[in-house]
Amino acid sequence: SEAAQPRIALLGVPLEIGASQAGTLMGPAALRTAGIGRILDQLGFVVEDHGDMLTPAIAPAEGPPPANAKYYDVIKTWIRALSEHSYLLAQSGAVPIFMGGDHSLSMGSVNGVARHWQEQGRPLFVLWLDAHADYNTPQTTETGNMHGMSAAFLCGEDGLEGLLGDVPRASIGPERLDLFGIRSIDPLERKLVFDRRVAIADMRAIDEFGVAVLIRRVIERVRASNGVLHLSFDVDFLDPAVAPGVGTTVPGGATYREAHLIMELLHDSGLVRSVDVVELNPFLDERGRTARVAVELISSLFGLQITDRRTPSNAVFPDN
Ligand code: 6HN
Ligand code: MN
Ligand code: MN
Ligand code: MN
Repeated sequence: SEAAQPRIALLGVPLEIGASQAGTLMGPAALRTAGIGRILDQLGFVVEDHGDMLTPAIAPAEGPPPANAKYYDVIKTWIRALSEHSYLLAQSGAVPIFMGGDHSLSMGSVNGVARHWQEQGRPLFVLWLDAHADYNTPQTTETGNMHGMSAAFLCGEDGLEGLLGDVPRASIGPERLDLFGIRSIDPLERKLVFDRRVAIADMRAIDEFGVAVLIRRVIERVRASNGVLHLSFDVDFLDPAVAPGVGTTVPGGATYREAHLIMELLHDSGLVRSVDVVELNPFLDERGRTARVAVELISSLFGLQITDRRTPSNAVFPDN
């Protein structure tokens, strides 16, 4: 990577009303308890913990909220504040890790970092590790839960136009999104993802080709346009046997080893400049297992190696 050891900025986003089940607001605390700051510090990073975002004073309603977008006025207030914070963190040169919180927070975190990279003239790509596509709009959703709409919003889909208010919107465009690990998608959502030709590695593709081939394809695409990568890591990407502490478990998810290899390959690429860790629900966890796994994967993403020996995978990117 270009900067030897960048600073890492942790920001807790205790948001849960975008999800169907309460409890993700405890996510940041569980990630800290599992040692996210300590382990990054041990890897040699300067870690600044910005604490948890405070519950913003709810902005007044601006006319009737869109139908089928639950708690729209509350979430919009969080997203605006988070987008500004995210923009400033990216501008500061740190690598921000947004600790959720439910997945609706990515509407703000990614919008903020996308604005920063747009100013730098580098396209931002987003790798969405998730059991779900999160590509619903208020028109396609079956639940109204806004954590299922964040990827669609970021790609500029219709239906949530007023969400950011005066905060500038930086859409990433469906051609810069990679959905990865998908195994649950709603009928209208599926059609939309297909119509937009969003790149999607579903579990069948992972079974057939393996994560290494598919992740290298993602990395090469980012590299080819001198882009940078945001990782949006929904812990339900993992199989529920590995990660029981989520509200929307779907069987047949990624194994520990698949997830671990993804993180190592991403580290070797040097392209990841911001991260969301979302949907961890400590209220549903078993003895901190899911929080611990999430932190172990984050440490691999930031360079924890099993050995220093060159492996075929890091030989693919010899400059790193
Ligand atoms: N997540 N597709 C379902 C919905 O309600 O729209 C599930 C969304 C899950 C969202 O896991 O971040
Ligand atoms: Mn701050
Ligand atoms: Mn998600
Ligand atoms: Mn999910």
